[in-house]
Amino acid sequence: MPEIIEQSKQVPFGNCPVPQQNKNQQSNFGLYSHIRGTNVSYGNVSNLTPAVKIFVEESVALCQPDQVHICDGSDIENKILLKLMLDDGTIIPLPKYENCWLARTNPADVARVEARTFICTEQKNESVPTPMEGVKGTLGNWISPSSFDQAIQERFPGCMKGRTMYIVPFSMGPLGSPLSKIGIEVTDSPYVVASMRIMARMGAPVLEQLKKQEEFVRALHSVGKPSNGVIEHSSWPCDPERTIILHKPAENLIVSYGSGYGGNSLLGKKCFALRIGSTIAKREGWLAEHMLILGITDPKGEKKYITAAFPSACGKTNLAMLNPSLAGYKVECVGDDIAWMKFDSEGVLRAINPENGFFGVAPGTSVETNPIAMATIFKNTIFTNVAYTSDGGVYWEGMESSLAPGVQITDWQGKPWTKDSGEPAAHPNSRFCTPAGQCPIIDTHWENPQGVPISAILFGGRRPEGVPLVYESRSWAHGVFVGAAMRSESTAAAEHKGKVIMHDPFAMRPFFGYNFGHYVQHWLSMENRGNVPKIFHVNWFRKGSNGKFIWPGYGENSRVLEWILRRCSGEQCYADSAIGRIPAEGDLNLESMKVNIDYKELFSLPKEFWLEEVSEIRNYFESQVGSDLPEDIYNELNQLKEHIAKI
Ligand code: OXD
Ligand code: MN
Repeated sequence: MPEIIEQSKQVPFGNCPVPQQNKNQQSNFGLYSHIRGTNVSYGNVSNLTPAVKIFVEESVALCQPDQVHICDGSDIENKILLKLMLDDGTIIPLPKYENCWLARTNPADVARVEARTFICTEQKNESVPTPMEGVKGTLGNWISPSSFDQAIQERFPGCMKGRTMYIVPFSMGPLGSPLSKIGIEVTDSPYVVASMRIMARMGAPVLEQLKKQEEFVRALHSVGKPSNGVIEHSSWPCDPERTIILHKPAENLIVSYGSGYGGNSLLGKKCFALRIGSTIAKREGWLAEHMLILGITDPKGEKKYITAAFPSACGKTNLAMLNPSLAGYKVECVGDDIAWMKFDSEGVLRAINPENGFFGVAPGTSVETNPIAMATIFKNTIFTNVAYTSDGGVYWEGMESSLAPGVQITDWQGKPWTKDSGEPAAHPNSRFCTPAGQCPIIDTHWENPQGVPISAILFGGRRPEGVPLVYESRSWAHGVFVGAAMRSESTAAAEHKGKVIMHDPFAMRPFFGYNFGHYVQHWLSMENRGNVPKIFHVNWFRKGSNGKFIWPGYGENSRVLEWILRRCSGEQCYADSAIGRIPAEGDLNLESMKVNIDYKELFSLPKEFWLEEVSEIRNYFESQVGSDLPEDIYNELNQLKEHIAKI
């Protein structure tokens, strides 16, 4: 043990700045088949740039794997990994489909762990706002540089003994796009490698690209080993007791320990594209957001692109793949979870989807709710924690109508399941991980290196009460306020329990890479950088006095998008309301809807509800963000209160 600590002290992970490659440095890597005395079992060390090699060497010295595998992203490599996972029982085949697999996790490792996710900066206030005295902050967790180092030293030394360390080069965004960024994930999980191959552009071409650009994000991941040495689920090793997800923006560094699941381990997604991404975006003057991107073409053939921020598991994938009920409209999908948006030299806000796949929530996805997703996911897909059917397929809540008669179901934990089991067959946060390029309505420009031009930004959430179907902000600052004031019913995507209405500003609450107050200031400043799009708020989830959803949602949401498009074209199809512009009766196309819509109920603004909402928002802002929140946002809140007083 002392030796291990000595060794790891020499490579104090996180204390070194982003390594800069010396352009004049001659490389003689081609001579190596070892890294720090550890055998390289796959891949060529000579393909690593000096800076990548330093990162790998440090990781090897710290984690002490048995061997190193440098990923090239090839089919052969993928087959090797699949075989390994089959042998270990990590995945089982799904013979009903082409190249599909089911992974079952340790039941203690099923979702993101927000309480164990930290941002490391010198000063706490750089990472998180200062809450009111006596109030627990809910806008992220800060860790000091010394505790960051300590957390690593308590977990990582020797954690990969007996395992292979995989080096995963990946690009967030189309390779070589001016909007894209590169990362290197070091991991001991073949499941992570296979999933990263779907979710990002991964492998040898990324290492080639790194020869042309210096900067990359370092991402170290280990599923870990419990401190008592006992791995309970050998097919899914993890260390739930000591799981920790660390980010050090100043060094473009991510360190994740103890979990193999989703956003905790596929480090290109939440950790890089949102947390570290938002800090890079702040420095460079753009936006890294938890948003889908879709293109919509109207019957005249005019196409516009929209982004939308909804909290996790609130239907981003469904909207991104909308099957419009309105005749003549066509929706195409650019991305379902993350948007990187930057003004071009003409002042047009352009967005790319930094991801290459969909890591979608399975339950609720069905031929009725999202036929496009269902046409996407049954080949080349890794399913996690869904149920298994005796005909070699998958099942989850919502798929009832696709079940072949007589099939037996095995639940996500491998136990026989029937409708009377009293528990869901699939875990509520079970997922499909599937290549975006397979989506039948993937947009022709989804990999355009310049991105697509954005006409509107939507915010939204699950609001059973009081919040109308759609409203438009009066100005950019008002729109930024609407994003900051977002609230939504909690879902299963993280560890929260129960259906409480949570504040989730910009749908980014779990994903801010820096102080939320400074983030809002950055959003406000975007108005000075280019032509900002219009901002709207949508709520598909309002319930009527009978307790049922007033709006049918899904394909019918195209009617809302139509109104938004008309507003973007400058049509005066609105009425002013206390909270913003809403479609006046007759402005929203309700023609040939199958259900009768109570328009008044859908758009009503109950005074009591809104007074309470304003006071809840004020309480949240004051107690959580205080003086870090820009004055403009408090002004917007005061104006809202004045408008509501007049209802
Ligand atoms: C996701 C999430 O996995 O937001 O996309 O939790
Ligand atoms: Mn998400």
